[in-house]
Amino acid sequence: MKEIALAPLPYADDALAPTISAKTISFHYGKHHAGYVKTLNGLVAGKETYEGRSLESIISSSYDLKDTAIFNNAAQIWNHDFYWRSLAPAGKGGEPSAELLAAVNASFGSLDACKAALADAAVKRFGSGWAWLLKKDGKLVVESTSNADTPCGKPFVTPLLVIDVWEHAYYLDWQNARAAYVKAVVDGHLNWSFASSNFV
Ligand code: MN3
Repeated sequence: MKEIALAPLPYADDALAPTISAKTISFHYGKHHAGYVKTLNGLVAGKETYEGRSLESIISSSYDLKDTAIFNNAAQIWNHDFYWRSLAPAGKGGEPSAELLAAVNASFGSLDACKAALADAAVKRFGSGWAWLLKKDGKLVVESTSNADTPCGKPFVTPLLVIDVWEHAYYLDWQNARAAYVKAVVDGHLNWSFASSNFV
């Protein structure tokens, strides 16, 4: 039976250093993200509703059926896949496309204001979670989600970028200084080419 696979990291494990060190990647990708994949494959084994389905289908079904453990692990896999692709090595993140930049300006006034809103949501998320730049009903918005919650599968919502603000994302490099981690990511590592490709 086809299992859910751990997607390859889109860059070398030291490509985001020093903002995100190879050591953080080794735990965050190699232990946490890989752990969600292993746990999910164990949880869905032999379950007709889930086994062999796409990750998006597993997220949607487990949400509807309130299969919390399956939902949490599946959503965390999806969120982490999206997080790694939302980041880029310094200087490699590109620029928003003209279409995306026009939407950013319409919704936030400027790209800097958009980045500030994303950083603010990331810093203010209480406890573990995620800060998202989303296209929602045609407008761009910033929202944060708690724990494993995900915009994946939500109607009329298209995720563009995400920042992981679980402590495992930054504690080895920044200890409790979440705001400094967020600033370093927002200023230097957002993948605007990826965001532009999602903005359709
Ligand atoms: Mn994480």
